[in-house]
Amino acid sequence: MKNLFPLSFLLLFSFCQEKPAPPEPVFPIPHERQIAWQELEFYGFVHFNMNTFSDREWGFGDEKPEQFNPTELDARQWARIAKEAGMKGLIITAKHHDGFVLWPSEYTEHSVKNSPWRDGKGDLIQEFVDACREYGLKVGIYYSPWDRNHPDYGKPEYITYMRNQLTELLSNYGEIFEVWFDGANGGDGWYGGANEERKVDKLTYYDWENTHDLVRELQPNAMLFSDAGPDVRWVGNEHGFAYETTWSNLMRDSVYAGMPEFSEKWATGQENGTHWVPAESDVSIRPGWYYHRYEDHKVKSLPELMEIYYKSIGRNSSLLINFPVDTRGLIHENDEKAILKMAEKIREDFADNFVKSAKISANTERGTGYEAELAADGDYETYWTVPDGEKEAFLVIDFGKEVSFNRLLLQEYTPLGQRVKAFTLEKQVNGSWEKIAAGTTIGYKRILRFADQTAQKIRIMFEDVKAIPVISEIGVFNAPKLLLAPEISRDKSGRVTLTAPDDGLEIWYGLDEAKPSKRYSEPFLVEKASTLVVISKDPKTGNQSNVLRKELVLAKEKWRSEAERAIDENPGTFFTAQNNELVVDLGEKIQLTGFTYFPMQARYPSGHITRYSFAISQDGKNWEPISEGEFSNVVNSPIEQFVRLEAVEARWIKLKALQTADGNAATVGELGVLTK
Ligand code: FUL
Repeated sequence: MKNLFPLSFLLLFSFCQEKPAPPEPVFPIPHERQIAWQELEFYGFVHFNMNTFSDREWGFGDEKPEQFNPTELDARQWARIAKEAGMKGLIITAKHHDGFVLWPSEYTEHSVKNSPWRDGKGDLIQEFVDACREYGLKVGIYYSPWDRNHPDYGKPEYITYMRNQLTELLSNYGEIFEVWFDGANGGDGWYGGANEERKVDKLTYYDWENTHDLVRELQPNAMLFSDAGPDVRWVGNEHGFAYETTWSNLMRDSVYAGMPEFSEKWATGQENGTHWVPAESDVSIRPGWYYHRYEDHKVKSLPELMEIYYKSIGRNSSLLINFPVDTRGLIHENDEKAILKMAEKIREDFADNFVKSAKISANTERGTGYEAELAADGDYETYWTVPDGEKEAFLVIDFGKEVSFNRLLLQEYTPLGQRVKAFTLEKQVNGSWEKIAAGTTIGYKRILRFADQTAQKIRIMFEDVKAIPVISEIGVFNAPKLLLAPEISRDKSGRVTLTAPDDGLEIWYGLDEAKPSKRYSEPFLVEKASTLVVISKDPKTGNQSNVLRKELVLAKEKWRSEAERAIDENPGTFFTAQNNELVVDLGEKIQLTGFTYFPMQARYPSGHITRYSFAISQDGKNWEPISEGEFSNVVNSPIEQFVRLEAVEARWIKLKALQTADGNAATVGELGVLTK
């Protein structure tokens, strides 16, 4: 008896300590391959193929293999940049809509094997795979089902061709993590010389079921991407933005690749979706997916890239950022700079998780093995949850002292399904709780951004759930300010608006002076041509951004012209001059010292003026030409052009295109004049 007591006590103790059963999953739940893929979060796209050389976005299919000729191709450069950017993999356009293939396929002559590159002996997929493996990156393949080159496209024979090529790609290059099937399908094309329109029934033509089976057989761990999944779905736009409410659940059987209403109806996923098909946000670092020299100045800015990060990875989606590799076969310097800045900013924003050293508790815990601390242990596999049927669930985090923060990160344990429908974040102020921010879905990862807060204690309330919440990880961070110069915009009347790149920053400006000495509080009027200098400043640290200097032209309030879109102070709109002339009545006589021409900025530009003449008039009838010249690099670099002249009095001005780059009618994004 004496000896039994400690034993029974121990048994009882261990019984009490036993880990209760985990919560029942809420279906649908992810497959193992989806769980592994979710952890990647961030990977890159490489759009490099025939379009790079034909300077197109969608080649027609009549291009010649000889056109494909990169001079300095280095896939290791791509992999190095992706790795340094924090990406976990790269996906390459093995075949785009024009049908040209980057490997020596046995099934077509429209291939690198007939190009001058590496004397026709090159295999770009192999070089790409080798580079990715060297840098520890996963390898993905983009394969366009639509093929504007192939004579059989539209017939059953083409499906055999497509499967043969997929078999080559998925058998000969080792492990592939994602196979990307584009939804852009069918239309006009070369089709082996037929030059016609071919429509296919997107639902049935590709016999996706068997095509998917083939991929599964050859690459069981690969994620299959298309609008409809089956493993990962398109986010429904090409801006890189998921939604405030983004479910990984999708009514998959109602969706197919290329369906017209996909974006509007299905892209957010559905609370009661039948299958786990998480979202992937794809976006190019430039306007185009393929390289065009004229977009060298249009690489996304750091604020734009961070917006993408928070609206994709921060909204339960993976992020796929595209590099339009250039004609040399390299990621352009501007793109490299931009992506590395983004990577640095992501590291800074999430450098220090205050929850790690905080005390975390909950209103209730399910028992041993489900404690609140497990939501702050940095291990996704462990989680906090509550007893079944529990109506209220919240976590309290006590930092032990006042801290400042502006980001909240939450992760659900998705192997048990996506559960949370609404949550709030509160801080304790004088003993009572004050709401700071709120969100809807969480999923694999959710990040909320809000204005700087200071508190010792915060509370996260799970307000609405499909079933008891299961929370893997929480993070609270203080992202440093995005200390870039403010954005400048101006309307026709000359009213200048300055916008800071981040919350809580001061803006300072100055006119025609070297230093920004005035604090900006509201839009102000600048009617004359002047030089504006602006900075952003963090009042907490005193740190300042770089100084941005912008030359403002004369305000256009009094101007009259048929070419309204060329004088609306919005270079995003443009005027097409059918007779290659643009005339403006300035409304009063001015002392003109030059003029500016902002070329059209649209995605597919036309009519860029390469040679001009500029004339003035006092009455709108008799014209005096005062300048003639060229805008030399305007096609490749369509930035604002400044032409400075001897001071002259003028009431009317006329810009005449003597030549346009493509021979089309001249276009003007914006016309301006400089004065003394
Ligand atoms: C789209 C394609 O049409 C674009 O050219 C690009 O490849 C993009 C990623 O997908 O559907």
